[in-house]
Order: sequence, then C-alpha cells, then structure tokens
Amino acid sequence: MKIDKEQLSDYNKQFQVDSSEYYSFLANKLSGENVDVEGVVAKLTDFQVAIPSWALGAGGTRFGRFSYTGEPANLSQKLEDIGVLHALTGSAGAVSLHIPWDIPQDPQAIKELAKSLDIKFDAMNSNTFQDQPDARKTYKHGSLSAIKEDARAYAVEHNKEVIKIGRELGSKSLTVWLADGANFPGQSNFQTALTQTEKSLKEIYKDLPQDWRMFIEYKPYEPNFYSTVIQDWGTSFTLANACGDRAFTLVDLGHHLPNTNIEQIVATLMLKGKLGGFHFNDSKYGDDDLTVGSIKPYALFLIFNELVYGMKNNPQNPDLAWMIDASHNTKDPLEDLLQSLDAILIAYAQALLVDRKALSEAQQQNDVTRCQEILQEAYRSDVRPLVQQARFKAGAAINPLQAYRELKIRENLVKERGEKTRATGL
Ligand code: PSV
Ligand code: MN
Repeated sequence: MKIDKEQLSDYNKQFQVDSSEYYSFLANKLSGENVDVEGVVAKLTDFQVAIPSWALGAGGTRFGRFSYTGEPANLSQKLEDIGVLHALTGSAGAVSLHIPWDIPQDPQAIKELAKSLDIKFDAMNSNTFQDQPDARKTYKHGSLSAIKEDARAYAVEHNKEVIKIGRELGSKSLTVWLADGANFPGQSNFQTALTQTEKSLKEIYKDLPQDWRMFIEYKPYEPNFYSTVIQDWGTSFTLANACGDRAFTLVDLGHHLPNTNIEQIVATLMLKGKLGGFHFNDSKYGDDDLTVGSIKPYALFLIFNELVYGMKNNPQNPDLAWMIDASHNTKDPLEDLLQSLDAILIAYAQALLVDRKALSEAQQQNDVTRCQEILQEAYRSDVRPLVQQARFKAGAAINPLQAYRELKIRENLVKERGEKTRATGL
C-alpha cells in the first residue's frame, strides 16, 4: 500500500489554518527569546530515524505472542509499511535490516522499492543469538566469545556475510549485539570470554569496508541472567577502541539497569568521539521495549539535551545512526511506531530550545536553581506546533496518527494481506 502525496495534502487542508495560527503564536514568542525558529524546524525536518525490519509485526514475550492483523509477510511488505510511516511523518526515511530474518531474495528489486519510497538502508544487524534451522554450529554456549573455536569462527563468518549483504544494498554500517554471557557463576571465565570477543570483533572489523562503521551494542542482562560479556558502555568502549577508528559504541535506551544516568553516558561517549548508534525505546523495569517517551519523557529530554550539545560541540563524534528498537505486544505496530516517532521529535525539539548561553552562564555562577529552571523551561514548552510545521514542510501529515486512522490504513492492509499473515522476527 502506498500513500500518495496529494491524498495527504488534501487531508492536511482541514488542519492547516489551525496549525499555522498555533505555529505563528509560538514562533513569535520564541523569536522574541532569540530562538532561530526556522533553524529548529529545519533540524526537525532533517531528522531521520531508521525502522528495524523486525518492528513491523507484533512483538511478544517468552510466554507468547499475539499476532496483529495485516502484518507484513515479507521484506517488500515491510518496506511498504515503512513507506507508510515515512509518508505520514517525513521522519522514517530508513530501514535497519536484521539478518537472517530479512535476507533480501532479490537485492536489486528491494533496492528499487526502497528508493521509490525514499527509504535508505541504515545499519545492518547480525544475529548470533539464535540457532537457525540449517545452522552448522550452535550458539548455545556463546558466539563471538565462545570457548569453542569453531563456534566463534561460524559467528565471525555470519557477520562478514551480513556486511556483504549490506554492501549490495548500500548500507554503511554493521551493528553487533551479543547475547553471549553466563547463566551461572563459574560457567565461564570472564577474562577468556572478553579476550575471545575482542579477537572475534577484530576479525570482523578487518572485513569492514573503509567507508563503513561498526557499532557495538551493550546490554547488562538477558538472555543470560548472571552475566553478559558486553555488559555496559565501558566494555563496549574498550572493545571499540581495540578495534579501531571505525568502531563505536551503540546506546540502546533499554539496556541499562534502573536509574542509570544515560545522559551522562551519552556525554562521555560523544566527548570521546565514540558514540555511533542509538536505539530508542522506553521502559519501566528493564529492556521492556515500550513506546518511546511513554514512561520517562523527562529522561528522554535530558538525553536529547546531551545529544544536541554533543552534535553542536563534538566534531570528533560522527553523525549518529538513529533507530527505534521497540516491540508492541498489544498495539497496532504502525500506530506504536507513529507514537514513538512523535515522542522522539518532541524531545528533540525541546532540547533544541534549551538556552545554552544562559545555562552556561548559570553554571559559571553556580546558580543551581537557575540551571534547573533553564532546562525545565525548555522541557515544559509545548513544541508540537514546531513538529507539525516540520511535517507540513516535508509534505507529510500534520497529525500522522489521526491520518493513519482516518485514511483507514490498517483496514486496507488487512484487505490486501489478510488477517493471518505473520511478520518474521522474535
Ligand atoms: C537486543 O535486545 C536488541 O536491542 C538488539 O538491538 C537486537 O538487534 C534487537 O534488540 C532485536 O532483538
Ligand atoms: Mn537494540
């Protein structure tokens, strides 16, 4: 299913007057405060977040999964779903493929389809956390860290294969997330596991094309519940440094123990020029993969505050690869992704409004109260007119979720695909 631009601009007409009055009011106020409003809107329009190929179907837990109706049954349909998100929001112009769940059978056709939908191929994700039905070696006792040499070599080969597939599509990065770890104390030797992991990552890195980057994702627990080999940003940072200039740490918001100061991690990594990728989601307890901004919007804002600061002040850090890494167990996956995209842009817009000069002055004077006021002033601003304006400029829907429902997109997808299709993924 494809949304045509004319259909959207007709649909937008009913909101245009309201939205521009609302926008003018805010724009006047902000201009009076020396905010470059058009600059902020341009940044919002440019911001593109990749949608992972596993997020278009319903998610589940180890206790089960309830499918959603009209789920995409193959990669082309997944791209079409991302095309719908991108047409509605103007900010989902990339896909992040997961191999082997979504190996393109006909790369050329997939490339053309993506191009027609204005979708780029962002980071490729390898998978050494599951055995495939035709697997020649098992990852039961680890992959890149495994004690058995043949399991490690098998996992390294898989990552090289993922790079190869990514090259054909025009991707420029590889994300490695390792599920490796231990369920019980004594099960593995921490130092050996880390040493093997570093060796394996270096092997993969050798195969990385010059214009590619490698992202090393960390996670404190799950699926292993006693220890994880790459448990935190420090471990990932050490490994990235050992690999070389094109290896970076990837921060997934759900991969922290409760109350971790993620914004400080972001600041440290950007200062060191080592933050490469970012996975958005939200959580109450652990790696819950909930809709972005649904539980801790202030934390999201504080994280964006550091990202915005880093993007402005840390030329040593590369442009980031943004991706939503959420799962939607009971909602329509596309509606959930629309809500996440909205929350991301809102937090970004709020962070762009922080009066950095005033903040720096207040910090110089140790005016703690004023520092807090400056951040909260930005956080408490209703920036939705700026986000709407950015979407309007991109020719997207002013209210994407409402448009999605009123244009009856899910109903049309069900008509096209049927009730019982099932998307690949966890
Ligand atoms: C692991 O929890 C993770 O965050 C990694 O990014 C995976 O690629 C993704 O979720 C899907 O399993
Ligand atoms: Mn992730």
